[in-house]
Amino acid sequence: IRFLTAGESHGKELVGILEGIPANIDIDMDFINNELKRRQKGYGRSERMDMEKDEMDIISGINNGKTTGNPISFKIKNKGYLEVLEKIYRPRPGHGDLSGAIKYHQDNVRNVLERASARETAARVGVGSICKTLLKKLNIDIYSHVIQVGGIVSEKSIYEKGNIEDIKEADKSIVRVVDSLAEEKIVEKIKSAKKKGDTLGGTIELIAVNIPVGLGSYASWDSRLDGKIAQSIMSIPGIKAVEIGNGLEGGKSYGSQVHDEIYYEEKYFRKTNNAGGIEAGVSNGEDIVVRCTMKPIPTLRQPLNSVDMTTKLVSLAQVERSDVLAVPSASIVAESMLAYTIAQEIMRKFGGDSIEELKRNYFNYIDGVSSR
Ligand code: EPS
Repeated sequence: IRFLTAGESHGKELVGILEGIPANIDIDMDFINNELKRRQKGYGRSERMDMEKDEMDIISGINNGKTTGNPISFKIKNKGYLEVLEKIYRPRPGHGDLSGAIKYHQDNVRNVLERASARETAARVGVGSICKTLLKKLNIDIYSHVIQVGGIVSEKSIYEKGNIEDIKEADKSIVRVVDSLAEEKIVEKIKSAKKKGDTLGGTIELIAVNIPVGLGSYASWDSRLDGKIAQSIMSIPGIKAVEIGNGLEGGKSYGSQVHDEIYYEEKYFRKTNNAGGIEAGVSNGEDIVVRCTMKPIPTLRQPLNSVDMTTKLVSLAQVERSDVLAVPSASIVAESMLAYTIAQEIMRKFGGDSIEELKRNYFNYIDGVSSR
């Protein structure tokens, strides 16, 4: 499967095309629109989020509530559409403004920010919601929560094998943090950042459950599942680091403390999951665990130093309406990108033009694997 999005932050609409989804999958528009809504929530977002009420308008590929096997295309309207776009000459440090303007030979940064803007991720969540629907047919689910904002760490419910029940509650928090003490401190920190005209970033943890053994391959560098996941998560605007399992801590420990010992009782299993469900670029049947860190939003109300592109003189960066924190939103985008990447690997390995065929292929393999 593959997807493409188009659309600008203040253009008429966003569009998405998702190809390769098998026929006969029931599509629940309420689920899809709720996914779009989940991305728009989160304390610390800009007024733009009160204005936009994202809804998916299906153009093709779905008939009578079921996928047809044809490419699925859809639109999401921009209520923030602007007929006239003011030129912007003072690039923001941390944004794609300056590099984009130089690269595309622009005299100002407007056309760059229109596409570099994370508004585009609404379409990715549209794609992800369809991929999640496919994965659900195979009992695969994806969860996420925010585990750190501005240096305040959620002490509770960081992933450990088997503890994911708490994580399912993340949507109840306005910052998608399960630890209520950390949540309180984070909300305070957002308020203080806002007062100072500053912004914040943070860390997201993602967990995919009921993953079969054998997605991805060590056979070639570009078939490794961890590499594909890293690329898809890193492609989310603002993400500067991606970690699989306890990768960061693991590098500071002895091998004996890191590697997940292998046991057998009717089937193979592990008691720990430091590997985050992937060894040698292949899923090992454990939950896939990914963490990613987003930098603070680059648009500051107290702007940083920059250079005016017309005069080349020192100048403060452009101030635009913006978010103080978008990590809770990015967590939904990250779920979507992980859902897409796993769905892509599932289709690559098991194939099928209809969901009936996919399920036959898939569960036949699962039966074979569980009797090993
Ligand atoms: C964004 C700036 C803000 C955000 C936007 C991303 O938009 P505006 O400049 O219109 O206020 O609200 O995010 C979205 C619109 C969205 O749907 O997530 C940016 O510069 O990246």
